[in-house]
Amino acid sequence: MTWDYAPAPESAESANLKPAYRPFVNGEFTDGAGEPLKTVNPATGEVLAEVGTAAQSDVDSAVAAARRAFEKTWGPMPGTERAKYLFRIARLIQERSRELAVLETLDNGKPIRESRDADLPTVAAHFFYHAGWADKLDYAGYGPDPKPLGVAGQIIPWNFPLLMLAWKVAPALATGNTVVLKPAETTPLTALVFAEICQQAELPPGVVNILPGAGDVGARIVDHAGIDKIAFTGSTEVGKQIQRRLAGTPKRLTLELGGKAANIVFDDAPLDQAVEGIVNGIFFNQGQVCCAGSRLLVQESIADELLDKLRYRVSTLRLGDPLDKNTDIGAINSATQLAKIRELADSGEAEGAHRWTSPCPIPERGFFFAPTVFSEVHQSMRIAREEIFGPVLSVLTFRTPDEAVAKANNTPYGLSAGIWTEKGSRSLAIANRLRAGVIWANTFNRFDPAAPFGGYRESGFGREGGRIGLEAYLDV
Ligand code: TXE
Repeated sequence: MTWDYAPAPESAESANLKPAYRPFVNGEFTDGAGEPLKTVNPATGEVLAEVGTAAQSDVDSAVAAARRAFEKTWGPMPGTERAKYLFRIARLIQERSRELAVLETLDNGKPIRESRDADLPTVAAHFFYHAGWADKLDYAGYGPDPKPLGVAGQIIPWNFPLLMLAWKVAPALATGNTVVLKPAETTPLTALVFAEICQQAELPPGVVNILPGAGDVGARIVDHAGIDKIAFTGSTEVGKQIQRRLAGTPKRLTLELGGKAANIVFDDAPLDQAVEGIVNGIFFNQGQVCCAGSRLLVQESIADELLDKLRYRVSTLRLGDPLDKNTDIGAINSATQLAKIRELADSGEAEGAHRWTSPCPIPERGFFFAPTVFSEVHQSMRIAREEIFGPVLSVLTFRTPDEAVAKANNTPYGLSAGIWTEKGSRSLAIANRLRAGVIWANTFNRFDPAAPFGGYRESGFGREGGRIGLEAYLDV
């Protein structure tokens, strides 16, 4: 499937940076009573923009506006009408995708090739897909006339700022809910341009409210009595905190948390294709992906050959200016995340794994980390157990399919996995034994709005996308 979008952005100028970005409440941009925050371009370390943030009073206003819209305009609106708004939003995202892609790259650090060719088309696709559901909920399999929950509080991370917004806002709106969304503190800009798009689409005031701020603003949304449902994507630690805060309340909750995915390569796999899949699996978005294939499990008999091919391929990746269309590896989103990656990578070396680093030059400014491959990794090492959320691959070996399954499942997480083999029957048999919500066969990191996404165990619960994803926003 291909989606239309604007041509390649050429420069930062086309991002149309505004001097100030502000909270969006009841259809208007407001000053926000919180302390302003500065968002930084991770490729340079320089301040990009100042952003107004929400205080308790703004959270109260946003929830009240969302409640009014739910009761008076959006909730009672026929699905056929809601669909028109969602289609309009999808088309406006396409029209403004050049600006949005550049802004996403400036604020997040991801290569423009990815924000242009992966993030933005998938964002638009989510709105198109969910627009199609808005008037067909009777056929979604949840019984006749399913009802929206009310006001959804949505808290999203910084790794796919606009895409995570789309995953949350599109199904909520399609099902007749209204939203109060908090973008991550390091990447609030595209969410605020999305607010402008809601204005352009003449979405009724209060249907979408965007509140920039840090974790305290998220906590206020979680705790607010006027919220009916919380959807959170972020760290397992904060996800657990939210779960505890919601205990004893009637609020519904879905959590999409961390991961430590196994990418399993059998000796009959198409090796060159597998190398591309491994590279895409761990180096896409600098590895800052919850479903990243961060543990490579390779069958012992082909381990040396595969590692040689892999190191060669990784050494050809170009690291640098994220706005350069030829860049493969951009910047790490923040100094904090870079420090976490460094610490975990150093622990791998200290615990005795073999560290190989791509010989690419590192820019003097900004937050960069060279693609790194650890071999001779044991399951007990931190780099085999903890989510690094960076361009660091841990390679383990196995001899038999049973051992592959046991090692793959030896993690508290369960978000995704990959299987590489020529045998379709083996793919299916192994997939059935892996405790992971998403499993790719002979590919990795493929996303489609029609495919539900979500985890097992410490990776969270609930599904986003597809028919099943609608359930998170419906009472039946
Ligand atoms: O996450 P946080 P951080 C993992 C990844 C990363 C680590 C830390 O391993 O290195 O988490 O990242 C908001 N109540 N993932 O610190 O803090 C916060 O403002 C309510 C995996 O950035 O969980 C932001 O909007 N909200 C992950 C969002 O939660 C709170 C993506 C996520 O930030 C809050 C991101 C609170 N008490 C990180 N505290 C994935 N699943 O893809 C913070 N927030």
